Amino acid sequence: MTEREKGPAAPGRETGVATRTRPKTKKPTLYRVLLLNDDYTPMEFVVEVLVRIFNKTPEDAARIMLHVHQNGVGVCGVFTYEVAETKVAQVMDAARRAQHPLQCTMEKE
Ligand code: TYC
Repeated sequence: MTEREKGPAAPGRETGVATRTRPKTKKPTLYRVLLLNDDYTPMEFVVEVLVRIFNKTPEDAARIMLHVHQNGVGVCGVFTYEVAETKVAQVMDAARRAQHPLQCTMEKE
């Protein structure tokens, strides 16, 4: 009898290699990038940061800035670790250069 005519092996007597049924992808851990409110950074500067670094529209940027102004903290975006780290560094660098006390941090989602 050919392999094809025999049909499937009895349970426990299968030979060969198990095939992968799930795609081999791992979801990366994501990180929220947060802006913190302070009393001194100009609103316009925060909006510019959100447009330039987080690619927000001016409308979304103004909305996020006002949320942070009113609530103390707000999410600018959710990214993989290295992207989040880069965004935080870019914000902190822009704030330092402009001598504003704006703070930006990241946390695991
Ligand atoms: N509170 C600031 C002001 O009144 C504006 C501001 C908004 C600062 C958001 C920081 O993340 C911030 N000028």
